[in-house]
Amino acid sequence: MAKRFQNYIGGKWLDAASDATFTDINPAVNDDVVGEFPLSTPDDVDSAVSAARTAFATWSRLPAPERGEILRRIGDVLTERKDELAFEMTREMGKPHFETRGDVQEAIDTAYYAASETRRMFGHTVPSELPNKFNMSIRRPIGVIGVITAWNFPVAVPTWKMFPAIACGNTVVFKPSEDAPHSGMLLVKAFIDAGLPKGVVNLVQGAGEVGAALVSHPDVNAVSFTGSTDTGARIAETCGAMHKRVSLEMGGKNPMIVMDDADLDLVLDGILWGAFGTTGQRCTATSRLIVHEDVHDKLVDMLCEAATNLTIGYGNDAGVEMGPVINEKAIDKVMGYIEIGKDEGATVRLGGKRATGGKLDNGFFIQPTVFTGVSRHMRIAREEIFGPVLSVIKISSYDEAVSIANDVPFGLSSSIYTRDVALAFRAMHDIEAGITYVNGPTIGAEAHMPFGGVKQTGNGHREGGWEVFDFYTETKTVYVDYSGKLQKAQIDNT
Ligand code: UN1
Repeated sequence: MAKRFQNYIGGKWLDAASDATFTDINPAVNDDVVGEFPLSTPDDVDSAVSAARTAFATWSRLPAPERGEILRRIGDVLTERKDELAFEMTREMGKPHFETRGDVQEAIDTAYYAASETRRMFGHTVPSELPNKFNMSIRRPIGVIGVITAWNFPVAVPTWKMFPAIACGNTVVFKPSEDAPHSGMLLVKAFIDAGLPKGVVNLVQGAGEVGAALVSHPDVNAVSFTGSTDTGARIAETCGAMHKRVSLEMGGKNPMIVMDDADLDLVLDGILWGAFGTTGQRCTATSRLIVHEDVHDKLVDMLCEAATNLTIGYGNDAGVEMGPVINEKAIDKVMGYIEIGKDEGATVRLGGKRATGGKLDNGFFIQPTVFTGVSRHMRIAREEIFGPVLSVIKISSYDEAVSIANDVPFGLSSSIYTRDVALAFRAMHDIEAGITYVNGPTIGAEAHMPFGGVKQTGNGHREGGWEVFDFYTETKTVYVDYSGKLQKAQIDNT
């Protein structure tokens, strides 16, 4: 019998009201069942939102640095549990153990950073137009936040949202991806063990129905979402109609530009990590390699030789460098794109097939795949594949490279490899993306820096860093008139 897990609502572990469950399996070892999780319905969402609303009354009034103390303790608990948590995350979502350790570390950094921010949360004090009057802005929490996340960073990304949200005095209803419910549950367990009061974070497991109920719930004040562009668009529609604040983090088609003066050994390490790290399943994954014609052939040879040697397998086995894709649907999608690329006339220089043989037959594995001869109009150059597939595009100038880099609907991360400092600085301004790396791949964002994208990747908000604290607070403008008489602002000044 598979282990059965529960929701966490108002300080209690509960089954879904309907008692229904769904099964979570190991994508690398398909007969390893991680557990049964509640297939929740809008009724469960309702209970969770009501618990979050009740908790908001006290949590929002706690001095922010006291909230920060609890966040610091959560960071400590995650530090103690880093290895065991990473093991369970790898088991559930497939990326190698060293990567899931990094995922937990990102959450730890986010906890300590959010804790430190509870001692700042700056407002402004500003001169008044009038004598004996004091102007300032302060921050207020918003209320109940709906948090909906993907499975690929099952611990880090939920904490990007929840830690600043609760630091600011909000309470949360958290719906993890149905492909990473166990990691979500273990994360919430760490919160409880660190002393987070009941109702501040509530966990509701389930599928799209739960997310939809959360987004449209009248008592949820804001929504933060990481996931697909289609789902994000639907969430934005609902939130728009309800005048709800919403932060969306969606697709990417992240380019790496390699100029003819680049250090190719450095580039090679960057591509392997950027394109095949997390099996290419990051919204920041390097999915387009835009290479100068003078180094194209040499770099492609180097890349194919190195990528063939990547060790594929179950990420909790020693030495594994690349894990599976997340599920059967992902296999269909990625293999579908490989067919599309072939039909469009691109050349499969490496891979292009499922990785099979021995233990691999028991999981969702795909070979690292490199397409050459890709042109900017092909679908494999424009659409997010979310798998270990890299499209290589040859260019003959910096201007052409930037024009191709920008010729997609997305704009999350980007990178340029060059030793020419002038080109590097031009790229920082020219590339249409929320993030640009110079001489590094497109992945590896740090917790205390703003994270987010332009165009169809996002809707103008940033996670991480100081900017996310703007998303989770309302600004209140305060005027204190100590003149002892009525002052009428503009009227007095005419
Ligand atoms: C994501 O894929 O949703 O910079 C986030 C990176 C990671 C975060 C990725 N720190 O690739």
